Amino acid sequence: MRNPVIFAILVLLVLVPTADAKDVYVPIAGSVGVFRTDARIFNPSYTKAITVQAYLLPVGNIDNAGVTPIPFDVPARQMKVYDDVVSSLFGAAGLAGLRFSCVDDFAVTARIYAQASNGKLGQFEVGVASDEALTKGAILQLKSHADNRTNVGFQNTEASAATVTLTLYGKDNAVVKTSPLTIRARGVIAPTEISALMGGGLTADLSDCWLSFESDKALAAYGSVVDNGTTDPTFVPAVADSGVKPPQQATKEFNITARQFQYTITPVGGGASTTDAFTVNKGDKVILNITAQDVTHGFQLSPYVTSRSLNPGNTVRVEFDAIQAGTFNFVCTVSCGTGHVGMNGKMTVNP
Ligand SMILES: [Cu+2]
Repeated sequence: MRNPVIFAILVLLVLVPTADAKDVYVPIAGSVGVFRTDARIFNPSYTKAITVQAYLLPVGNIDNAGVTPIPFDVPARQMKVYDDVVSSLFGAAGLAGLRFSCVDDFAVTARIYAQASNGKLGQFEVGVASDEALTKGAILQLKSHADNRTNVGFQNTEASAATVTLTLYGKDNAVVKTSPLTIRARGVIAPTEISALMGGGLTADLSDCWLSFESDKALAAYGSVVDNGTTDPTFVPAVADSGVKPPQQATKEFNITARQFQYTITPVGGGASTTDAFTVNKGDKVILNITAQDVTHGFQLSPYVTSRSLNPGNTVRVEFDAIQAGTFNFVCTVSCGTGHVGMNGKMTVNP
């Protein structure tokens, strides 16, 4: 090889893998108390053994970017078995996320379970490939009430910190709470009951709720719904959320008084009061402070506001985004006297 430049290029071509490594994330695994996790690693190739690098990423939202991998081989066309993977592969204990990396194609699945006196009670986990980790996702079908609890967890799949916004939606699909979360480089958030994850203080009906997240780094995210009676668990992987929030619009706030048998609406910040009608623009954030003055009344503005009961003197505050144009009737939902059935009004949302 007389030309040193061509020689150097040939050496680079041999040494540098042509394909990017594929990563697969198991969002949570454990070998602690009665919990164990079994993992399977599949090599689809008929001809070639693969070498997989395995990373144990402990929970606690610590910086795991410097974790050293443990390599293992999977022969051609084989499924490698790691029962109690945290202990058998890593020689460790506790709760952790797992990351597997390989220049060749492969797949990982896992089952996390509790050992009970009469057998095992567990749930299946799909390994999340690099291109399936999400910056915008939704975790649906969650339940947090007397009958069920929901744990939610995250693994940051990138080597720098993730800035995340969590938004919890209640049974009526209204926003219950928005909460910020920072996940350190390759950090793992342990499964956390959704009320605690959102910072507590939740009073909304969460018997059917869902969580959306927006992050500047790709996340492997899941929920786990647990029946409080039987401890039966269901693993809920995050789905992609393609929704794009419209630009922030004006806030329109109104004080509404209810008395037999009409509503009086007064714009906050000036403007004339009206009876039984008010108008906003599509995209406005609408805030209503509703107060009954004489007897108990109700207020319902479908689909934006579910039925509320108004005790005299107590102000009920509701907020929503007027995302749909049109005319929406509001009605009194508490029998308040002879004129009750005619006690209603309308909100107009201009396009
Ligand atoms: Cu009424």
